[in-house]
Amino acid sequence: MIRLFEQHVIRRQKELDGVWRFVAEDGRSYGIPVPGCIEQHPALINYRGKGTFYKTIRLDKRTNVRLELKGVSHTADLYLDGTLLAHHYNAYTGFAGIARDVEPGAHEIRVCVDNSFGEASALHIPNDYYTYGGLIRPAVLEEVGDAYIKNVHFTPCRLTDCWGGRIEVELENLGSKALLAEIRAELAGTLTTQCVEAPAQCTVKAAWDVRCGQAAEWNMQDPVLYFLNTQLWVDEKPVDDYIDRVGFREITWSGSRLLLNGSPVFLKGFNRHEDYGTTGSAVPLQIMVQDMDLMQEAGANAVRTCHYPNDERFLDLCDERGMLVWEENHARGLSLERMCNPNFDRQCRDCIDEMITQHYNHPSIVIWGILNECDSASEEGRRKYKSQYDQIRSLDPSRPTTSATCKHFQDICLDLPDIVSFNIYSGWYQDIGVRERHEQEIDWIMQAGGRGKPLIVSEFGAAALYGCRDRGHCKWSEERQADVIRENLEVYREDDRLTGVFIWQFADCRVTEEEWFHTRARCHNNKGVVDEYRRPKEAFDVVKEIFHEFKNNVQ
Ligand code: ADA
Repeated sequence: MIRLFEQHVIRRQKELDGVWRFVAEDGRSYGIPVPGCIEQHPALINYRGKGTFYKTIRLDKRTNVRLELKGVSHTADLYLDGTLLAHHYNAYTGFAGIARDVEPGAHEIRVCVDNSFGEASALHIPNDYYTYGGLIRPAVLEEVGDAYIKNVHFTPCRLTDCWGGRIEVELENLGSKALLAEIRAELAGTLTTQCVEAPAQCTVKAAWDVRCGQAAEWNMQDPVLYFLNTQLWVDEKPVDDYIDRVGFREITWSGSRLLLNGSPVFLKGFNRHEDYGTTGSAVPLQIMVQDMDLMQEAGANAVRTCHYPNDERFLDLCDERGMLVWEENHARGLSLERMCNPNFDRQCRDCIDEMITQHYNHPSIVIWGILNECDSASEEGRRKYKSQYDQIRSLDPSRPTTSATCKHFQDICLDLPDIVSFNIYSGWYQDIGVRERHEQEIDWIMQAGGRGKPLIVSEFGAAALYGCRDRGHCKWSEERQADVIRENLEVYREDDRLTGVFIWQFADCRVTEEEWFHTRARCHNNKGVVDEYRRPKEAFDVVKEIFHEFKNNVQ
């Protein structure tokens, strides 16, 4: 499944799921499922390096072929019949390549992948999560005409007496002749049209406002979604379409509150890595649904996509369930030295650009985040934080920005984001009273740039090995994890200066042995309230007990 709904009726689209041939660096060949991770094969559990995927497709007529890969970990070169269509870095955003005038018959897709570490990769590094290898998200084959719709964005807006919004359509003319196109957009019972001239071999944009008198609000209790069905007509004939799903909701922030449709919300969230015990980062839809069911059973109303953009199908699920999302660009714990990698700025810029371009329409996304626990304590680091916040605001001023800091008492960037967020592990890394440490943190934040802003405890928690029970509640036991989470939640639930908390973390995840084995038993981050197979630990029931007592909306 490419998305949780059909994106095209006119455009021919096919998912290239199944078993692709994978040839490893040493020439050995394997059948690897797509979507899937190379590491799920018993002979490739620790695979780190280059390799090539092959797939044969057959066309029944001459056409322009558009190949879209939703996620390849972590660097990819996409070829069709030996011609390079696209190069892409980063496992967590999609990319596409187009081949023009491809003849009917058999054709070979080749995807050269590389999940190795080194200076070429500033963001995928040995880390407290695992960089897998492979086509970890759907691969899609499409047939497009010379004119096709490249992207559609919708920005909802509350008008005086109803909902409305702004539709922005980007279309590309691959042909050698200019054309006059008509764009028809149907949304919530309202049909609008725009004519646009598209010069040869150009991409053009059209934008207009729309009133949707019958549209109902999207919110956590009633996440009403509408199809935005955009068609492209040329010479009175429909030649392409692009269907997306949107919600009419407004995110604002005022003082210490984050507001959804004008009402203050309190985010009761989990940090969730995309990682499942048998499939790695190619989390199947069944497990995405199970994760959502478990998080909602625990009383969560929010999820943070730590520490990278997530699979569109999971975001679709959040839209459907009214689960609020803090989505963030790809970065975790990068030192200033790593932030000065010559590829860092460009790789971050591309990731932010693709994340917002590709995920803009999801009503569930309410916060854009950057640079988790990177260097926000130096002037050079500050310049990079500011540049990325500026980039986000230029792409999407409708959502607030934040970044989770751990540079306690040293951070010099808290004046930059709209929301101040901090990661704190009282009771685990620091055997200090939670309340005492929390007051220290808030006092510091208030005078370091956070005063008058919404505040989020973006990470807190403790590790427990699934099944490890200890009557003495020793560290690493399920009992101790439950105790620490309870103590933290009891403090945060009473603090009305907070607008949200995110537990670290929902499920255990694999980490790299390199640099992390010494504090990560099993080479896993064991702070999940469920393990990597989604088996709940004792802490799950503590979260469930307390989250359900939290008020969803705060005054
Ligand atoms: C940090 C980091 C997380 C994880 C966590 C931990 O806050 O943001 O990715 O590494 O610590 O488990 O220690």
